[in-house]
Amino acid sequence: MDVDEELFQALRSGDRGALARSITLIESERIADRQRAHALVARCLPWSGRSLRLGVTGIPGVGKSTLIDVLGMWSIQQGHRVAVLAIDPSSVRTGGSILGDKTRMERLAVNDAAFIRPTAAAGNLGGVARHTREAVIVCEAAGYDRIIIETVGTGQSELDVDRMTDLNLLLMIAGAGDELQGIKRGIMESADLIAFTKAEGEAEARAKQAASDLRNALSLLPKRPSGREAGILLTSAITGVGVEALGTRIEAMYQEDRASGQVDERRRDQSAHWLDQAIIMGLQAQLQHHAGVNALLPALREAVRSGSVSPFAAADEVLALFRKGDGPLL
Ligand SMILES: Nc1nc2c(ncn2[C@@H]2O[C@H](COP(=O)(O)OP(=O)(O)O)[C@@H](O)[C@H]2O)c(=O)[nH]1
Ligand SMILES: [Mg+2]
Repeated sequence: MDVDEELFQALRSGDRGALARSITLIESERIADRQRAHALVARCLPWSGRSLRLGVTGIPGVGKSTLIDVLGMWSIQQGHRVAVLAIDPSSVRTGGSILGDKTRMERLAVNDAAFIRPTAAAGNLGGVARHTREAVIVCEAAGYDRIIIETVGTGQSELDVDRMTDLNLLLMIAGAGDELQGIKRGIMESADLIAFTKAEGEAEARAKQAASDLRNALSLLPKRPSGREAGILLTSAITGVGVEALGTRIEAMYQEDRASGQVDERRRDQSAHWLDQAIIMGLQAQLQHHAGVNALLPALREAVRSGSVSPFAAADEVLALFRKGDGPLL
């Protein structure tokens, strides 16, 4: 048995150290590791796909990790095993927030039926998206049937998340003034459910008002592919208000989408999308490592800056050289 077959068997038997090592392998950018990772993911594929994949987005501090802790515990009580993949694009800059994610999930962090994996998104969101998608597959093969992907909802990252999840939950704080801006920026279009968080004490009335305003505004938005309008709820991770309703709603939507074929359809589209993405990312990497292109580019860039060559003509020259193939990777 070679090393990765052992890793796979350990992973399948529920060894969380093996799962963590598998994700580390997936996150490695070394070419040799990429090949091992591909083989491992391929080995996992037959055991994947049977989970509910949920995206949780929202601005930093809105309460994603804290709510995931409570929601995850609810799922575990329903007999599920929960894996949380937390992507934090700001973590490289701010340092501590990755740790923050894990400490905010203090009950899940010590529960045998849960696995938490924070990922620092070091600038390269495309790469992170690919890693996360593969991490979902190995988590499923390891027996986790409720996968939660936590990410800050700013532009690209939640679009990427929308392309690897079955359902998305957007968290908002009432009165933060972002309700209507969110509509303008289109960030609500990928939400199946919107929850106003921290709806306890004095904030509860504000959250109720915000929910009702949003309900009116949402009827103007295009519907999700499922044909449903986004559901709006109030939650508090501290009092637990709304958590069971949220969990029940998510489960019901998922069962409905499974029965109608929507989950499978969506996943087929997502796979096709990631094929296109992988080709583009692969091409980009090959281009970046192409010796001839690297030798030519500095002078060409100067020529373009000085205006003696047009950027488009220069690009054609680079691509022609790339196609000729005198680079180490071709
Ligand atoms: N009052 C109140 N505070 C909360 C609630 N959920 C989270 N918080 C607090 O909000 C802050 C940010 O929470 P966190 O889960 O880390 O947010 P994230 O950045 O979206 O993951 C922390 O100080 C939490 O204790 C809630 O339901 N009620
Ligand atoms: Mg968090």
